[in-house]
Amino acid sequence: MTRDPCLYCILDLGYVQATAAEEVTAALLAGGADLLQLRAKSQPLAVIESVARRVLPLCRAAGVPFILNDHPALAAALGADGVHLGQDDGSLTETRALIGHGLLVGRSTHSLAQARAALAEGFDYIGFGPLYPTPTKAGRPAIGLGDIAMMERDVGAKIPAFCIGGIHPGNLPQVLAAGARRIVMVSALLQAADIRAATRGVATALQPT
Ligand code: 3NM
Repeated sequence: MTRDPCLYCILDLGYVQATAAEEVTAALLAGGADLLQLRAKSQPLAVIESVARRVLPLCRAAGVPFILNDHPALAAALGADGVHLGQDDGSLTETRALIGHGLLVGRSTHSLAQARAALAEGFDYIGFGPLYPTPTKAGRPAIGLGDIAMMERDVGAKIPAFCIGGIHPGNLPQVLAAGARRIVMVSALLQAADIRAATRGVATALQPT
């Protein structure tokens, strides 16, 4: 990662039609996304690959790392900058055995203990949440804001740690006041009337003063 990443955006095909992938990616990048992930939970691998091949050059041109959710082998084959793994997606050692050491590998964490474990295991960054209930990851219990400060002290000071889950421009001030420095925002940006302007507003709010 070339600059201190604060805003991690996700092109989630649960919200965006594959045909709109480039337009939406361009808006997220123009708005100030520092990282961009392609997330496509229920899509065939061929669709994921085709979308990835179309948006990767946009990320490259913007100097923004392109991360694929799941599918480490595909991420490596595509020349993605990283892959994002959930708690049940295998160990870092297994993933490194498959893809080598050239890609960033991130981990979703859902508690302080999992965040500390991901740091100890050697992941390059973590997600930490969901802070609030979210339809984007329905059924996962919210963890609230109470552990953010300690997570930032113990983990976020060493690797980038992105708070995630149910964050929108209206509750962003509370999330930042709780100690968050980096966030992921998905549905609030993808469903905005003007994705670029919404992203720009959040990116600006995240700049250290
Ligand atoms: N992972 P929204 S929460 C993809 O806690 C994802 O690991 C989460 O989307 C986690 O900004 C989440 O729409 C959904 O709530 C984030």
